[in-house]
Amino acid sequence: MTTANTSPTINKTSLKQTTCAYCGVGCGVDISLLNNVPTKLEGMREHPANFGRLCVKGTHLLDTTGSDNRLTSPLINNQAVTWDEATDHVANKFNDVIQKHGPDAVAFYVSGQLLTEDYYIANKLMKGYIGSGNIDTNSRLCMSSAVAGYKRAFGEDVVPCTYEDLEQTELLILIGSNAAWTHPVLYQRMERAKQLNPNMKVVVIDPRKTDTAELADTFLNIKPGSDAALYNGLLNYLNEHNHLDTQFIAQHTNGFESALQEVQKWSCEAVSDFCDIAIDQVTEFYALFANSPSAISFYSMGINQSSSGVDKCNAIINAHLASGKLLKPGSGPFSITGQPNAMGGREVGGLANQLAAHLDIENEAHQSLVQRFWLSPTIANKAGSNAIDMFDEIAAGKIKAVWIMATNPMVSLPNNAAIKKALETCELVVVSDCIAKSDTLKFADVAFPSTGWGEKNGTVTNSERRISRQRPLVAPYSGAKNDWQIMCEVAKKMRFEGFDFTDPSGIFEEWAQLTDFENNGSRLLNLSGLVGLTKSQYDNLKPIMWPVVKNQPYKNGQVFTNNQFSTADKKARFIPITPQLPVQQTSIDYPFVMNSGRIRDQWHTMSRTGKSTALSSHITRPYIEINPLDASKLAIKQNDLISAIAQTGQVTAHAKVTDAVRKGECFMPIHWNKQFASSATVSGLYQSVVDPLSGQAECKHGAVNIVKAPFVQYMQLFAKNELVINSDFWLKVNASNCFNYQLALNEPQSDLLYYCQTLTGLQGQWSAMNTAKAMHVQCIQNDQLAFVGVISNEQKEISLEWINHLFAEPLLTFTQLQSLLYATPDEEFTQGVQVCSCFKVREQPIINAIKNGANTVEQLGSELKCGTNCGSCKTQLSQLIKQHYKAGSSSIDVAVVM
Ligand SMILES: Nc1nc2c(c(=O)[nH]1)N[C@H]1C(S)=C(S)[C@@H](COP(=O)(O)OP(=O)(O)OC[C@H]3O[C@@H](n4cnc5c(=O)[nH]c(N)nc54)[C@H](O)[C@@H]3O)O[C@H]1N2
Ligand SMILES: Nc1nc2c(c(=O)[nH]1)N[C@H]1C(S)=C(S)[C@@H](COP(=O)(O)OP(=O)(O)OC[C@H]3O[C@@H](n4cnc5c(=O)[nH]c(N)nc54)[C@H](O)[C@@H]3O)O[C@H]1N2
Ligand code: SF4
Ligand SMILES: [Mo]
Repeated sequence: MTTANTSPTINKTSLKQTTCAYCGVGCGVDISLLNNVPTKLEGMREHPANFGRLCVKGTHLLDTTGSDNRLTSPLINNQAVTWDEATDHVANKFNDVIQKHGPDAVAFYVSGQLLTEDYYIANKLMKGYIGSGNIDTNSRLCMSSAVAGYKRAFGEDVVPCTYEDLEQTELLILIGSNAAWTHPVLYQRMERAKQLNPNMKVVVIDPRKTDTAELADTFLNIKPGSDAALYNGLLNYLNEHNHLDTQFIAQHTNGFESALQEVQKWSCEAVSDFCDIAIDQVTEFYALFANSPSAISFYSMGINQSSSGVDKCNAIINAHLASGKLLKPGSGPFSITGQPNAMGGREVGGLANQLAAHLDIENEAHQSLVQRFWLSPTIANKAGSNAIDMFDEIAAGKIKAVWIMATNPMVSLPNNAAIKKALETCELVVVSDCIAKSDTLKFADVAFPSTGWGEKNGTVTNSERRISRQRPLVAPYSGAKNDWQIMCEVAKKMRFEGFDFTDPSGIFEEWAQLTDFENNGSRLLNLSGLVGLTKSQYDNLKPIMWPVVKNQPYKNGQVFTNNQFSTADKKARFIPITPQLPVQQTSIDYPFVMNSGRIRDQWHTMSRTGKSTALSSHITRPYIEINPLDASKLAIKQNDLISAIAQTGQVTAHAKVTDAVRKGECFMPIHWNKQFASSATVSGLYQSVVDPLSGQAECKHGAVNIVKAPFVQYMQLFAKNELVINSDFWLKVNASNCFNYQLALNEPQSDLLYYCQTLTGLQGQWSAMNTAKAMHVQCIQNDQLAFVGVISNEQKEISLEWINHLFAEPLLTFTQLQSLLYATPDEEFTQGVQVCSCFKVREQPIINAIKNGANTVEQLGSELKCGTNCGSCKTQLSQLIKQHYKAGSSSIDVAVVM
């Protein structure tokens, strides 16, 4: 008897632990693999950032991996070439430019989405070998004001809080943060802490009423840009009402008197006036802070992205120093990082004005230290150009070769018309990305395919200084290489020594040694306890908070012990702050303030989250929020297409009329770009105005005019293949079985059947029908749906999920064909927008359950399961309860969605 061909395949299961690809919370993720294929993803229970929780983006990480939109080889001028050819080309061209024009004629623009090992190599190559400071990171747009604020106050860029503080505090102030959507796992920890401690108070400070405000006992709906005055007023109040920690001020700080002098004019009345909130709200907030035994100010982009962001950070830090509310459990000024490894970049020197390991670029002793450690031929001795200046210098022809890694500046930098010009002018644009198409890749002379999350191997540091491993789950995508490998290959071809790494563990070892080199306690950033790890110890490294000091494990994670700061005299510094107005002010021509930010289920320029149907179903299209009073003045109705016009550019999107924004102010999400929409890149509306100290761009406060867009014809098209659309306005959504386009035209098309046939080029059974309000066109190929179009002179909304599901049907029934022609979806798809992305629970059943008496999020969860997995939709559920729950009522509305 032979068994060779009949033995059953033995399925091999395994578990891998890694870190989420997205935000700075840095959640641990458990991945189950079956025969080396990732099949299941869960939050890592033992990871101190999330203890098993994940938000909706983390939950859907596996939807974003795979072969869709990837490059399989490097490209030179859009032609596939070998790795050898591409790295030769880049190395030669960089050497040429350096030889002819000097090291400052080349630049790297990198990202907080690189791993520490990648970042370390980029910095070493530019600052130690090319010899220029011209390496900057997209963290310039994100964290640079916070970095400068901490350095001014504490002498070192060190975050003095941890996530546990958020759970221990009696007063949590969220200022300029929409954590419910942007740091959802931390937000859930805050929510739970508040449930456990009924004394805990939450204050949310934002010009926009966000989901985060749901948690607030007090919501301060301040005028945008007025935060420094609010905190100056707080310092004044603490002084006037004897709430200063005089002992702390005397023993551990400098500069109190001059800071105090500056705040004396900020009475509660003056603050109320300047911030445009009621005086009672001001005094209530100040009294709360003064009397609370502990307080955290949790701040993010609403503070940092400002032309006076550093001052705002220091106004916040001043109030904590004056009241001694820091370096104690539940207290401190807590800047939260955005990207997964923004903190790692701050450590290794990703910003053009840093050297590495918290050493200063313009300090000769520090230059010598780093050069001696690297044994490098040269060392940068002055700050390089920061992100905004870098692109100006490219446009001016000063920088002739730029290498962009893991960031999409055509979408994320302000005034993208200027960025476009710069990239068009530049002699050599190299772009490393893990996708094949982006607005920036369009300008690449050389494109390098990088590995993406799930393939990469290295470390990241989260917002509380905790280092975690990102581990590879699968082999690199065919043709892709790790960013550090690509740079090392180019560096070696540029004839530099010091880049012979074969594994990220070797890079980490060198990096850890650098933090220890001649440190002697002078820098808190110290990883000496991680020096000498074997490869296997590195591979199995558990999440660990720095500092990690050799032979002193009791010091792990401890900063500023005994209130000793990193300044020469060990004292923290008060900084006198004069509040400034935003530079981009409104005018008669541009009367609206344009605010911008994030939505719950998309990540930045959507290169990865845009691949997930589940994540694209929460909010399917870009929008501009506008206050009902302004909308009615401009005769704008809900969902009308409107344009926001600025001096630098224009966008067009659907109007969301809502009193979440104040009168005279608008808000638009940052995510959509030319890959998904004709004109929805909000960064195009901002001028390149930056904070003079940090170089961070003022991209929360632009000035725009709002007008109704004069379209005369609207089309909603669904096609099995991607289409090339050139209409005046278009939007694209990638669904799992089809591509969905929304078009709007200034000149109407008349022969609509012909229009659809030529647009798609499809051969099949075409049919068209005119209803009273629209023309319906469809094409069937081999009994399967190939195209659906609904064209009308007013906007129609047809359920994408319904049509998407029909595209998967192998054989369409007569009833389905009829329902298609009349655009009458099956009942399942008429239930409103998807609220819970995990269990696909739509709005209407939730409203029905609320009207039937479910008046808590928990009750909704037990009836419909919504909110019971990642919890990201819980704030939205509680808003629906507020809107629809009336005690004693139990009437059910019938959904009406076309
Ligand atoms: N879902 C999702 N999560 C993310 C990201 C993502 O793309 N998607 N990106 C990550 C990254 S890199 C970052 S940096 C973080 C950002 O995280 P957040 O900073 O929380 O996000 P934003 O939406 O940019 O802005 C926060 C808030 O600042 C408010 N704001 C605007 N102007 C002012 C002002 O003058 N004063 C005050 N007090 N508030 C103001 C805005 O109205 C907004 O609600 O999110 C991270 N998390
Ligand atoms: N108006 C306005 N503008 C803003 C902001 C705002 O609030 N308002 N926020 C700013 C902030 S805080 C940020 S952080 C930026 C974010 O802006 P960007 O950094 O431009 O946005 P991403 O889409 O994250 O770009 C990352 C790119 O790197 C690729 N990528 C991902 N992982 C890897 C990898 O491992 N290797 C390589 N080589 N490529 C990879 C992705 O596919 C993507 O194309 O936007 C900034 N711009
Ligand atoms: S909060 Fe969400 S996006 Fe951020 S790290 Fe955790 S799972 Fe990832
Ligand atoms: Mo960011």
